[in-house]
Amino acid sequence: MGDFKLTTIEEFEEATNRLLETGAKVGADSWQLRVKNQTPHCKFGEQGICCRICSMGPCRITKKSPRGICGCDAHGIAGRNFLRFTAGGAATHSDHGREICHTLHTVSPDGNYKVKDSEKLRRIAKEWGVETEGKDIYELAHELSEMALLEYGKPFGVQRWLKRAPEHTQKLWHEAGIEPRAIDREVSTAMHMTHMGNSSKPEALVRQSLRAGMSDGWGGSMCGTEFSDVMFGTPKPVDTEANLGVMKEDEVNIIVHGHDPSLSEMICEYAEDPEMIQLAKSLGANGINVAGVCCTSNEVAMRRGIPMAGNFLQQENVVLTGACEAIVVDVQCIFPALGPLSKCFHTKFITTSPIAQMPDSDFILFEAETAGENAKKIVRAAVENFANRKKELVHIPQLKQKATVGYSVEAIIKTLDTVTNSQIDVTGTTKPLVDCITSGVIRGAVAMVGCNNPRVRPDSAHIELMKKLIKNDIIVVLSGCSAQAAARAGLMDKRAKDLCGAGLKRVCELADIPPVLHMGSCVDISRMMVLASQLAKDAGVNISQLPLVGCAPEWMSEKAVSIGNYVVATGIDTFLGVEPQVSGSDQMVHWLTEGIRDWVEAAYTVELDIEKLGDAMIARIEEKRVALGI
Ligand code: BF8
Ligand code: SF4
Repeated sequence: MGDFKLTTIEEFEEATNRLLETGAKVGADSWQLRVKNQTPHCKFGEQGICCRICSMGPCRITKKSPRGICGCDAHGIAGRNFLRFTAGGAATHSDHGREICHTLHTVSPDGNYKVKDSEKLRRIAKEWGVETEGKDIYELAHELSEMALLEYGKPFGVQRWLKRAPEHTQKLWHEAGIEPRAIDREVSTAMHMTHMGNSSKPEALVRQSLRAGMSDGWGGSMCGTEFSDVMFGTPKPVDTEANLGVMKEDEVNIIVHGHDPSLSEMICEYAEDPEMIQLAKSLGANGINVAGVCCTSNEVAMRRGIPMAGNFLQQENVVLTGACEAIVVDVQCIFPALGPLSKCFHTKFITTSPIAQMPDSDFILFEAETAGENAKKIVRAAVENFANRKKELVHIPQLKQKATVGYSVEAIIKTLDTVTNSQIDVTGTTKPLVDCITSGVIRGAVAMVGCNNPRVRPDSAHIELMKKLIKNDIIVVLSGCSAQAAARAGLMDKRAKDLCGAGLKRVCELADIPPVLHMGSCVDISRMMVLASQLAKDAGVNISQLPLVGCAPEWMSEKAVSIGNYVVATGIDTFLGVEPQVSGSDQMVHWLTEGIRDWVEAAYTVELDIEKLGDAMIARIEEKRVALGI
């Protein structure tokens, strides 16, 4: 292994503690302090049995008061809360996807946004039955963007992307009544069903939760991923680095944070503008360094190799380095805490979207039509701020790891094909991967996704589970903050293959891949659905028969619940390390962990002990192998 070694959780924490010392000096608040103030949490909220959807309430369920004023019981309240949670997540991902479709509508050969992957655009056109012959690629892009936008509000029919799934899965969806219609409709229906005086039957609420989740994963998120690829390029393996050590003491550091690549792509472009670099140099900096936080980081890392400074619970840390000239955000997962925190330093907290407006930030509106000008203004503001840096507060933890990222489905197919096919013939199937799994060289796969959550020691569940899985010859595909945890620890360094069991190690060597594969941001979990569908078709089995499970060990957001619902609805058993807020209703727990299996051949498992969670996943994968006779 040479001098390669993983970065440990203790080293992560040491770095954070050192940064918190700087924070204490300048009177900064931190999530670590706020967690203390918020603990213990409200038990009613934790169990999902507080209802505040009408002003007769709030009503809380106890043994003595088993029903709210309207007569709703714990099951109805927990069920409604769960559906509203899902609707929030589905709306959020899908609206991101919608923004991407709007951006696609602005593409032109000499505009801010162009078509980078015309082959993918044509492929989608064919899939959607659109004539491509003799059509200009930009005309086609506009046509498809309009069709995609109609998926959000069309009066009839179900989502177009559903046809990508195996027929068996489509049939299950149809029979269960969970095929998503228009994306916005599923969110509206969810809100309607949970209004005072509508549904209080857990079965109905869970069914709509799956359907709303499906409108995200097989609707809005898929639009987001596919059309981002069309505009910014379909990711291919690229080398980058991860952790706070990617920030540079002698350069202007611009941190992009959020989710929508339309902004971060433009910031990256203008950070390379000679005029901006000249300006930076005139102020004493050696250059301009862009690094990312959260999913926007995943987007630009996958397509440009832009380094990843950190994930969700590291966002305050980038400011605490004292070396962040600007933290530029678009939407989602942005701590409002960044406002007051940035005021303790010279950092500019730049908000850009009408969707995410926060106090103590500089708002610079970013719109697709004027993206170039807007991005230049933002980069200029960051560069000029270098002069205000307080040298005595600068401390950048010297922790970073190499990472190879960029494993879109297309890239995985191409890469793994080399394992069994020496002539590097891209057959466009996942058969080589199926062969590895059938022969047992790889036992199975885990799709690990999701956030950080202070309820779990940050990143420890992600990293410990990954280590355990790869040691057991289980390949891990990752997205979101889980992917960044892996990269920061060093698990996306190809040398981490030595931590694998013999079979997976051999595959990593032959295919020249790291043992855990970065598939992108959270909207890119749609890529995982496409991969699972392709694997099932190529193996000639149902998705639920594949030795494949999903896992979100440190999840926290509404988006994560929406994701969980569509992953399960796709037939993939999903393992959670944080409890959903439904434990106050045994009926809801039953529906989510068992009942839905009758509809979609998969369900949730909740296990807060990480060791046991890992064992349970391995056991499930082995059970599936036995059932298949492999
Ligand atoms: O969409 S994994 S903390 S950054 S919600 Fe947020 Fe969770 Fe991170 Fe990306 Ni996903
Ligand atoms: Fe209470 Fe029913 Fe109103 Fe909920 S809907 S707050 S349970 S009265």
